[in-house]
Amino acid sequence: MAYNVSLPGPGPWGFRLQGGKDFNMPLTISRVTPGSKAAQSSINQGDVVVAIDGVNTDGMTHLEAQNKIKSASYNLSLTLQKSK
Ligand code: LEU
Repeated sequence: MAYNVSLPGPGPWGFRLQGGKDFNMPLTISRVTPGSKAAQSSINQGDVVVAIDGVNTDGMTHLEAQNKIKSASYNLSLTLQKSK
């Protein structure tokens, strides 16, 4: 199931990524920091990051995705796919 979250900025948002085009792996949430903004949202470890601020992550390397997330200051809008 795909869903959208909007985290109120500024960061840190409180999650880590793994994967990306350069790893031939979908971009996924590898860790959610307890008590963080991400933890207070519906984001869970294992969820796939489909889009960042409306931009599809299909062609993004790990670093490109990370930089796009870091460049968000007001809020961070993510489209995710639940792993379970
Ligand atoms: N660890 C960062 C944060 O929680 C996110 C990372 C994907 C750049 O703000």
